[in-house]
Amino acid sequence: MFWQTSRHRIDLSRPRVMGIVNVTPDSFFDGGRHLATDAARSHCERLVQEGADILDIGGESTRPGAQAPSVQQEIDRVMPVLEHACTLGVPVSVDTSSPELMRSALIAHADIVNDVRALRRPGALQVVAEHGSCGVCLMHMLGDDPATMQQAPEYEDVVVQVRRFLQERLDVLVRAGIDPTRVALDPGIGFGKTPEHNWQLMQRQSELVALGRPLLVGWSRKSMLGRLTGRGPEGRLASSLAAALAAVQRGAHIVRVHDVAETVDVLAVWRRAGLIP
Ligand code: 7PM
Repeated sequence: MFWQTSRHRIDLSRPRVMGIVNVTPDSFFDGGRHLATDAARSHCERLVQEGADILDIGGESTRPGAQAPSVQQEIDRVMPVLEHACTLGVPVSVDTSSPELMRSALIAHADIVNDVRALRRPGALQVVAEHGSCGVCLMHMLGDDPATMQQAPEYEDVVVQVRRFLQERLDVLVRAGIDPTRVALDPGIGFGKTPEHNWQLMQRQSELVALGRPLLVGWSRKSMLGRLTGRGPEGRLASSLAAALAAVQRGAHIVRVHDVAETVDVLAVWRRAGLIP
């Protein structure tokens, strides 16, 4: 399988690693804007050296309860980093729901729009349709607001409902003229789900792979791993690596991770052992 994006046709005959570059105030932005841009640009270079196949750059913290930045703030944070990332030779995705940032990023040659709201914001679908060749990742979230999504999430059958949502959004994109070869799908681990819901999505991931599009998943350092192991975010490397391996072994094509070097290594061993392609 391939994922068609602006500048790259990504070969998914083996699993790929998407490296996370967060340009939120709680990450690089504590020491002022220029320092922050420099640090985030260096982080992009480091992730590429560590073997990242894709860089994912985002400026909106979607942590439950986090205050959303203004569109202009998000653009000011992300664009200087994204412009540099686009010179590093790997496909670059922009993690945003804002059509204005999507448009700026695509003009700056970003390859992929990664939207946790699956292009549901007014204008977002149009930006991607008008571009004509960028890739898109459509993610499932319960509702559309990270501030409230974790307030007692309920499903009749989370896997069936996530699969139906992703199929419906894919259909909407195709009706808007977007070729399905441009679209990857993501169950949205942690986005309006209890730990039990997330583990259901892992155990029955084959039902999402069956949608026939590239499947991207992000378990890296998320709280359900902490719930299982009793560890804080800094102690979740081993559980994140195990979750990434489990997801890939169950057919995921792309894993979105903070710890690129370690993920690349464990995938190399799993691959050499004949456990994954
Ligand atoms: C605070 C809370 C900061 C949560 C960041 C996060 C995904 C994503 C994110 C994902 C796709 C994180 C999340 N998660 N995009 N963006 N899939 N496609 O833990 O799972 O990185 S933000």
